Parts: sequence; C-alpha cells; structure tokens
Amino acid sequence: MLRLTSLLLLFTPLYSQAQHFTEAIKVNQLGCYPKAKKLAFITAKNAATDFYITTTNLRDTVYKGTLGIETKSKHSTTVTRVADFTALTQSGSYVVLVPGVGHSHVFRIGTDLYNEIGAATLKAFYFQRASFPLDVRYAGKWHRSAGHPDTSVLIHASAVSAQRKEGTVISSSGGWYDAGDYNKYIVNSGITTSTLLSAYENFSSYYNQKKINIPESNNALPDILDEVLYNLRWMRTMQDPFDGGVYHKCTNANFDGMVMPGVTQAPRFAVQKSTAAALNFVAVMAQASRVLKPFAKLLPGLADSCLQSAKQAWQWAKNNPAIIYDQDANNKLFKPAIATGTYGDGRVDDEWFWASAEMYRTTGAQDYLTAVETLHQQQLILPTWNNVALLGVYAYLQSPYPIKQEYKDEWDLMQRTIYTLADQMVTYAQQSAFSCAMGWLTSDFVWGSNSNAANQGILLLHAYRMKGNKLYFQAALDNADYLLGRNATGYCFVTGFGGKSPMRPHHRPSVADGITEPVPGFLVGGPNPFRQDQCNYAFTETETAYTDDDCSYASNEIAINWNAPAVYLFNALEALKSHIK
Ligand code: 9MR
Ligand code: 9MR
Repeated sequence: MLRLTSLLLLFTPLYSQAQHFTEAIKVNQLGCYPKAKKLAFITAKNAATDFYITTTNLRDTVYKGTLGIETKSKHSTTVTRVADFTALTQSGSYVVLVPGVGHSHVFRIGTDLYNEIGAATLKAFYFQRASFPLDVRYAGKWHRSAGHPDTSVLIHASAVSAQRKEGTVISSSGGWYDAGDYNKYIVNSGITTSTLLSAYENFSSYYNQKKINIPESNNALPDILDEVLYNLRWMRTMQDPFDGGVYHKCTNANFDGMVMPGVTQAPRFAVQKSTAAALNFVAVMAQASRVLKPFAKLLPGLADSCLQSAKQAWQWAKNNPAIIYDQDANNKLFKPAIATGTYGDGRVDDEWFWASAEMYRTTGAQDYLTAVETLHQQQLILPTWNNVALLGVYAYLQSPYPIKQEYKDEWDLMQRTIYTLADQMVTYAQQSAFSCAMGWLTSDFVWGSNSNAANQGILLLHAYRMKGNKLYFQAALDNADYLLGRNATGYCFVTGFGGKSPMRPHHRPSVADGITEPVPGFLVGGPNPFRQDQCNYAFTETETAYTDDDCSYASNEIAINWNAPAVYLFNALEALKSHIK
C-alpha cells in the first residue's frame, strides 16, 4: 500500500491526454498473479519511451516504467517492445497505457487468477455432453435439450463380425461431442480423457475441492472425475463384447448442418474397428482403472471392469496389430460412404507404446514393460491425437513399479527427452518477441495450434515437478499468457474470457442457439496458416492466420482434445501458484 501511495504522488494523472483503447498493447487479458513476472508487449510503431500502469478509469498511475528495445517477431511482421511491470504487486484492476498509443484491455492482478477459467474450461466438457439435456440450473442461458440419443446406432458395413451383422442395433449413448461437430471419435477421446485423468492424478487434492456446478456436483466424486466418467461410460459402449475390438467412431454419414444437437435425425453408425481405437481404449481404461480404484465404494466394480476391458482390447490389438482406419478406401467398399472426421492415424507404434505404459503403470506386469525397447523408434514430440508416444513417457516415468534397473538407458532417455524439450522451450521464450515458447517453431502453427501451447505447458510442468527448475514453471506461465492475449493476434483464445475473445467459433450449438455469446470455456483452434477451410482471414501471416468466423473450422473450431490440455494447464498453475516467489 505504501508503494501505491507514493507512486500516486509521483506521477501526474494521464487521463487529461484523452487516451483511447488500442489493440496495439498485448496483455494477458485475465492478468497476473501478484508475485509473478508481468509483461505486456507494445506492437505499435511509436516514439514513446515510457509506459504507465493506471487504474481502469485512467486517473491514477500506480506504476511507471521504460519500454524495452524493439524485437521482431519470428512468424509475422509484428515488432514488439516489452513493458515489464513485475514490480507492481498490488491486487486490483488496471490497464497498460502508452502515451500516443492508447491503453490496453483491462486486466487484473489477483491471487485467484485462473480459478474461474480453470473451472470454465472443465465445465466446457459438460456443455459437450451428447444424449443429455443441459438444465438451466447448470447451463444457464445455454441450456438445451439432449441431442443425439445414440440408443440405436447401426453397425456399419465396415464393422461387421460374426455376432454383429450389418445394421445390428447397439446403444452407444452419451459421451462428449468431439468438437464443433456432433460425432464421437475414439481416437480423439483417448488423448482427451487421458489428459483429464492425468490432471486429476497430478493434482488430486486441488481437484478434490474443485466444484464446477454440474448435475453430479453433490456426489462424493470430484467433479472432474464425474465429467470424465460421462465419456468413459460411452467409450465402454464402443467395445464389441464378443471380441474385445473397439469401433473407430460413432458418427453420421455426413456432418450435420449448423443446427442444435438432435435437430437432425440422420442415422448414426459404429464404423470399422481399428488398432488405434483399441489401443487408445486400452490406455484410457488402464488409467481409469487406476484412478477410480480408491472410489470403489461409490463405483462398485468399475475399476476392475475397466481393467478387464483393457485386457480384452489389448488381446484384440495383439491379434490385429495394424488395422489402420482408411476412410477413402472403406468408402470404395462400403455403403453408406462416411464423410466425417477421419482421425486416420497411419502409424500405431506410438499407440502401442502408450497403451503398454499405462498397462504397466496400473498392473506392474512385465509383459507391458518390454515396449520400452521401442523407445528408440518413437518420434518423441509433443502429444497430439496422432502421436501419443510422450503420453507413454509420462506414464512410465510416473510408474510406481521399478523400470530403472532393467532399462537404465531407456529410463535416462525418457527423462532426458522431457528436460531437453523443456530446456528448448525456455530458450525459445527468452528470445521470443512475446517472451513465450509457443510460436518459436514454425511447426507450432497447425490446425489446433493453441493446443500445442497448452501441451507445451503440460510438458514444462512435468519437467518442473521432476526437477524443481523455476524456469520451467515460468515458461508454462508464459504460454498461458500467450493463450490469453499476449500474442500477435491480440485475442484471448478462450470463449467468455478477456476483453477480446472469440464470438463466432465453429461450434454448432454456439452458432445455432440464437444467443450472442458463444458457449463459454472453449479454447479455439488458433492461428493456422494452412487455412484449409478457405475462409476469409483478415491476417494471414504464420502467427496471425486466425479469423473469428464460424466459417473457419481450421482456425476457429473448438475441440475436446484442445480443451483438455487447457484444463490441465490453467488448473495446474492455480494449484501450484504458491510456488511463485
Ligand atoms: O463442421 C466440420 C468440422 O467439425 C470439421 O473439423 C471440418 C473438417 O472435417 O468439417 C466441417 O464440416 C464442413 C465440411 O467439411 C464441408 N462442408 C461444410 C461443413 C461445415 O462447415
Ligand atoms: O484436429 C484435427 C486436425 O489435426 C486434422 O488436421 C483435421 C483434419 O483431418 O482434423 C481435426 O480434427 C477434426 C475432426 O476431424 C472432426 N471434428 C473436428 C476436429 C477439429 O477440427
């Protein structure tokens, strides 16, 4: 308080200069934790040398600083100068003001900074529930009817077996819609559900307290696990009980129009069993079995059944080790042709590795340890729906069963991989025009680029938890800043948060519900210079190729596998915030 008063006396009020809002000051539009590093970036060409942090009415200056030197951004013509106001620690709402440029969005310095966004990004999964009415008590103005019941799903011609002929009716109710579309895909459900389970495993005491106002909030299970269960139970319907195989997806033949869920009555199909689907299923069921074990009283038998189903799917995969889902090839053979998302992953050695790791971590059985030998063939890059090798590394490294003695080299390589990737990110952040790892590599900018920022954050937090290096923690915070506005586009990429966030995501309910505000808590895909949707983009440079238009599924869709790492990151930072010193 002393500091605030003396600063107030020191500086003349700036409101007399009639400053306007400007897009040219990029800040995390949520703000900063009181003791954290606090950076804003000025992207206007201007002779100003000083910046001010003022109250939101611009009347009182609480901090004055000097702008840094110009840095050119790596993937656009943007040039930045940093405004560092780390020394300001007083909680409150503020703006950054640069004379002649204007003032920024309002942001907050606060101790509970990511509490609300952590809840909302998790609540987004509730909003994605299929076959479930969203009651006004939980969904507010976004309440809606249940959507696709999926109680009469047809076995597609690509998926017939002796016991289930073409057109056999199965129930595959529930689960989360994948994205802006209304289909449900096992491969993408795998990484998503696992990321949420890992969030719980890594920060269980935090999540034990975290309520998000869903219908199950009053039961004894943590809300995050209630939400995960909603999808897990659906995943279990996707396993053929006769042979243990797992259908690749539950889908329409063609995407629904931009209508509310359940408006169309198009038939739904369970399509071909694939090795990738089976192994995703194994990994998730093995992990769920481990996580749900302590809740046996509430969920009698479920942990054991999950492990049992995981073993059956594992056996199916052993017998069918390389069945790749190839939609184009299928469409030449089977009717109706299926035109929805493919998630056709041509390489499954990483899925083998991940499934083995989760089975090993849950059971300690040696059969699942030899997969460690395939480490050298793996492409050890950030996790995505089509490369899950690193999820296996995380799982092996956290296993309670010993690995070191037998596979010392591999163990070292797994650890080294985490640290090397984390070290690289720290170096990128130090050189970057926005002081963040995200956006340094050209390869960061693909369909769903924002999920890369979040997954980098997860990796950095694993490295931090393993080694305690504060630089890793800082780089994770910096990537959260990127997602929330400190980036070349100036967007806070989570719906419903910040001064400028997506209003028109490619998300059927948000488009069709007649409500101006999109359904909240969704991380949009983000800058994607490939612009596969061929929509009009106002900016097209590598790091600015984003458009807030519902036409744009390549930059402005939402998806469960993008939201899950956002949930992990924001909540992990909130759980670890006392580490900021
Ligand atoms: O809505 C679909 C979205 O979920 C997918 O990511 C995208 C790419 O597969 O396709 C979208 O659907 C579009 C389809 O591909 C072409 N016709 C227009 C559809 C809605 O924009
Ligand atoms: O996220 C997926 C991205 O990596 C792929 O390049 C793209 C095209 O195949 O598909 C994305 O996933 C979409 C899925 O196919 C259908 N539902 C919407 C998903 C997000 O756009």
